Amino acid sequence: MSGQRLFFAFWPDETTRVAVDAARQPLFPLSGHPVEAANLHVTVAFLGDVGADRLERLKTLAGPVAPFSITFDRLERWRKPGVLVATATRPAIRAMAIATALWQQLDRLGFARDPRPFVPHVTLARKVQSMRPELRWTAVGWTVDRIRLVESSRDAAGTLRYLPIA
Ligand code: 3AM
Repeated sequence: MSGQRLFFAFWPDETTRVAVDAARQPLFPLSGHPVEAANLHVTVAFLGDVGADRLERLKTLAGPVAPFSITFDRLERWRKPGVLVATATRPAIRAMAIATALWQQLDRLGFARDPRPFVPHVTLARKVQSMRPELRWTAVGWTVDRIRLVESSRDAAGTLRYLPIA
């Protein structure tokens, strides 16, 4: 495929990234692979491989939103994808509204929506087989003030890299 692998996300500022990374340190060692700190994010809409001809239009859907905050106060292991995630107990109404509005635009551009409901989460580790029940998580606040379009690629060593491009 000649296109780029893209998704829309809430991308952390440096303070938030450091806070999430610090909050997960007591969870390790885990039977899984920690997501690289530089890759921590909240996926809003996964697009998959996208042709270059769509890029400029997609970039226009990224940008500022009226700021709000999500408190990621819960730790969960999602069995099927095998991921350890931080989620929010309080319904993230604004995040849901943003995702819905974004998908309305994406639908018009012909992108197929993931049928699973949008659950705002930060993936902390992948390929997690089990989670010690005593694990504790310290809540982390995440201020959202923009939506970013992010490219997912692998570097020469095969390491996954996420790069915000708009
Ligand atoms: O932010 P998380 O980790 O939940 O799992 C991938 C990651 O989500 C997800 O998109 C995010 C950035 O890569 N993803 C990858 N392939 C996917 C697919 N085919 C997918 N989400 C839905 N469908």
